Amino acid sequence: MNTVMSSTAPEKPLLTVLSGKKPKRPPFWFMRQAGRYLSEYREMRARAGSFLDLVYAPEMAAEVTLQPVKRFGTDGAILFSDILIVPHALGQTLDFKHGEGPVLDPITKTSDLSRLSLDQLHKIAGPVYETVRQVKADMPPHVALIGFSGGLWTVASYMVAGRGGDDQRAAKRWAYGDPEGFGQLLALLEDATVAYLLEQVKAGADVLQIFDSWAGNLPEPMFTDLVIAPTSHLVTRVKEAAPHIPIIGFPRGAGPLLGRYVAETGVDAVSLDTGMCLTYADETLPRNFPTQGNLDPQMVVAGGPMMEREMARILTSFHSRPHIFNLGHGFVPETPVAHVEALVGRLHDWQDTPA
Ligand code: 1CP
Repeated sequence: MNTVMSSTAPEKPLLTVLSGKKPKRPPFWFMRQAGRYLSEYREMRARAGSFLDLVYAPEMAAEVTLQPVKRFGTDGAILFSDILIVPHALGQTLDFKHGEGPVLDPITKTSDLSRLSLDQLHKIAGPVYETVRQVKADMPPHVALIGFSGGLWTVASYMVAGRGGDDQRAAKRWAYGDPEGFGQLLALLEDATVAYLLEQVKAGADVLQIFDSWAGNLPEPMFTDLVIAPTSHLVTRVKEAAPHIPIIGFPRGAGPLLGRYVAETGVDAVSLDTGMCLTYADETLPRNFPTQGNLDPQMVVAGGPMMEREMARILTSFHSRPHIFNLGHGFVPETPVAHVEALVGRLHDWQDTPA
């Protein structure tokens, strides 16, 4: 019975690409595809009260996850949650202040680690796993469900700074001044993130993405210690328990360290940020290694012929390798929905020329 069902199961184009093959049309989804640029999201968010209330309400979070899938026909549904759920589930206070982003009670030294514990992890994050189950049950079968976590360095940088923004100063000072103590924070986060990702897989995630949004701006030896090594541990441990689940890495800002990230972390695909040179990536990465990206989200705010030219340039640049079309970073709230519709119309019609 199971065999019959799986042999007739419709193909998920996203998984086809991640297995190193090319479907007829490149599949697409968008980072931050659920969010404030959508009126149906804003309505649900207002109903929930706060962002965290929405994340921890599985029925509403599942609906928000599926909003962009229904509206645009994306090939991927990204779980509606946040990278900061892991610190929250470890016991760190977390609040999303209106217009200010996340606020956490900072962890800045080894003695602060006693405030964190793995004991309540699955209890606190339980509703997120329930969201995965509900999305999986309601989702069109050709769509892939993408679970995620933050990269350990990126999540740690929020935990240490206690807030959002592009400032990794506090985390760098701890990591450079006391590598052993900072290593303890990374080790705890690694245990939590492995457990958190594996629960998402058990609940039905088809793919995992690791968002290392602040991987750029580190000296090479520190990129090795704080991005490559922790990601490699994370990927190895997740793959030990779930070898069939592809993992996409997003080392934003990695620049010329992209090749090392791919060779040394064990990810199955890499998401390229807006600034990545496509010729460089294509020359650097192994043949048939799947890529994802990398339209500038501001192109979709602007819309028009430039956006369409950029879309075509990206798809043409990667037409000889398995590629998932995406943004180079997430949608911003001011993105006009009509521009997303125009982009999606082109993506649905795109025909790859034979290689
Ligand atoms: O006001 C609101 O409604 C909250 C806005 C919002 C949303 C929609 C936040 C707060 N998080 C999210 C959802 C989210 N975050 C998703 C799932 C939905 C989707 O992608 O469609 C994902 C994958 C994330 C991941 C995330 N959160 C990252 C990594 C990707 C990236 O954008 O770099 C990061 C860095 C965060 C932290 C975060 N959460 C929220 C904000 C405003 C921020 C950024 C804070 C900052 O550094 O300034």
